[in-house]
Amino acid sequence: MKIVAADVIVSSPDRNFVTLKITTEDGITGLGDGTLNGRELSVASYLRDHVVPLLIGRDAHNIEDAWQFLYRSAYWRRGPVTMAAIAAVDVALWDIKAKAAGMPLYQLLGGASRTGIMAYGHASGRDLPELFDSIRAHLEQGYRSIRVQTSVPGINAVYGVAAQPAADGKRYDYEPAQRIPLPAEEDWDTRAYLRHLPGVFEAVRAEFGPELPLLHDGHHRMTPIQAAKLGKALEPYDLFWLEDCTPAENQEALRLVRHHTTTPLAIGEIFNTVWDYQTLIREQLIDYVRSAVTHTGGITAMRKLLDFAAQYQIKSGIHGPTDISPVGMAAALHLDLAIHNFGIQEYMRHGPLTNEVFRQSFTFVDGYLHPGEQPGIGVELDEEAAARFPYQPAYLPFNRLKDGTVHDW
Ligand code: KDG
Ligand code: MG
Repeated sequence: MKIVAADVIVSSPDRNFVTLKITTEDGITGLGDGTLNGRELSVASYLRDHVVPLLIGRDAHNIEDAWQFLYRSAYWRRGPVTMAAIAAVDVALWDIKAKAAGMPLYQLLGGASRTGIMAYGHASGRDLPELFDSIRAHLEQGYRSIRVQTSVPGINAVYGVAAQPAADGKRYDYEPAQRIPLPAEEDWDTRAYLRHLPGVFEAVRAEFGPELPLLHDGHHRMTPIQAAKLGKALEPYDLFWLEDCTPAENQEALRLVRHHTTTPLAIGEIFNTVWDYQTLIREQLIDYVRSAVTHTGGITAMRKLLDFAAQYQIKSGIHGPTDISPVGMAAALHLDLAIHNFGIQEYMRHGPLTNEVFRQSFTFVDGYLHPGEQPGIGVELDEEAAARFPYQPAYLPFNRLKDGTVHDW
């Protein structure tokens, strides 16, 4: 089944997306997501200039070989741009193989291990009443697990708080990448955050009771000892997980955090290979793997990573913000359904324009996602609609401390 074409489509319906469409000689097409928030054109160029010429004439069926060839033949390994490009090819080839087999992708991955995929949504508020309203709204939409993010007195803009004003004048909402010429500067104060957060979780537990799974994202902003202190302070509120408590590239940091707290830890949304997890998994320093299929080399690499994690009773918590396109999201859902060590899936919902460009067949009912039964991954790209939304430059914000020092965002 020879590949005869591979097209890179960059579109910006509600935000920028990089989509790879591979076509075979018998007319089957497959889609892959290569979106890297704020650096989309680098992945598009990597694909167009360096990968597409290598794909033409290859057998679309040989997915493992294509993965190894793209990873090893570049000589320069790993990195978010490379791994997003490889992921786009990998998912498009799995889409093709499953379409050729006439099956939804999860069947080729071993079939369903569960009937639905528990998803968590993002509640947030500038104060407690706004946060409670947001949690209630999510419960009404069907969510049964909720991430809680809050403003902090003394800090103007905090990641994840939907209703705070953004620098481009729009709602900060789910999409922190803003369509402005330079990255927005936000502020940060870890001591103020550490003082404020436990009280917020105490209030949420008092209002919503002990059952509701609650999550929180620290977005890489703490030192190991600060993270340990926070994990300990949050223990009475029984979090499902504390995410990205320290900058992720220092795996050893999690040893210190782990020794001080029983709050479950999740990490990995900015990782891109299994090597970023070696210490974390072998020493059981984390509980959930947060990688995205889109940023970690696709289904082929994620399956191996999650199988490695399974040996240590570590579960999946696949990254699913709006900067993962519906194609990347669908790929994650097929994996979620098939693997044994599924934990939870992040699901933020895309905007209406995105849903016009990407026709999806996955469903969300009573807090559970399902990838659907269409052959392939179950997403089709409306190229005419995509062409109506050309690329728009957008940057993620960054943080400075009060004295002007750049800080992790
Ligand atoms: O592009 C950056 C986002 O993907 C990230 O900020 C979202 O932390 C995030 C999350 O947990 O979804
Ligand atoms: Mg996160």
